[in-house]
Amino acid sequence: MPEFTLVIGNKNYSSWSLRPWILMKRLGIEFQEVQLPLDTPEFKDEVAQYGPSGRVPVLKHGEVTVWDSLAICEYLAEITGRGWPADRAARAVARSVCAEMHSGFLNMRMEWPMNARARNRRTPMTPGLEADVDRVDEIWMDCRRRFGTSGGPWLFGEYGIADAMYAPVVLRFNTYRAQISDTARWYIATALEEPMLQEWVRAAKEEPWINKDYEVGEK
Ligand SMILES: N[C@@H](CCC(=O)N[C@@H](CS)C(=O)NCC(=O)O)C(=O)O
Repeated sequence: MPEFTLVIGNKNYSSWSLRPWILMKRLGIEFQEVQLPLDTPEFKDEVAQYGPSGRVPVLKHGEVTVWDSLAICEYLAEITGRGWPADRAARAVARSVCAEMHSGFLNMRMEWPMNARARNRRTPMTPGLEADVDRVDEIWMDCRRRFGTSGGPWLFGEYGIADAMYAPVVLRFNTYRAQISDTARWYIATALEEPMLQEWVRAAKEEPWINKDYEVGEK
């Protein structure tokens, strides 16, 4: 029995769940996965058995409960000593871009909900959405240029929390076909080929649940 349990929502729609899930897979941490489909009458009662916020993801580790995607990633980084860049200056930037993702990009969240299995969706480009897409592009270019030049294809070279935090954006950009720089396109192509993200998307495609609120954009 693995010592960790990760409680997640739908793989197709739950962007917050994807972050710790993919980080744990990438770090090679074994865990039991509990899936609670979102937007069901039972969801609130079920999730209350695991954590206090009424939301997923939740990590259980012995007596410890952690109930926010970034807090879970931080907790796992403390346990494993991995996930953040070793260099302090790089780590400060990695934390900044993760915090920016965690607390911002509201237009993108609302207008381009994560829909892992959907392709070629088109929505009107509002100024707010365009600004969010441009800012992500700028972040990825800046991280790759300053920190990604050695040691691997990820934002800070080696795969880390920043890549996990931006994995849902990779799927959004793939679904809604964002207009982005060559660097960002290259980063997305790399991330989409990554086996763990592929495993997540494969599972999303097999899920039976359809939530109209997340099914946006013309095909
Ligand atoms: N800040 C939280 C947000 C978690 C969150 O909003 N989760 C959504 C699913 S993606 C949820 O549980 N929604 C259910 C609800 O609000 O009823 C985190 O980073 O984990």
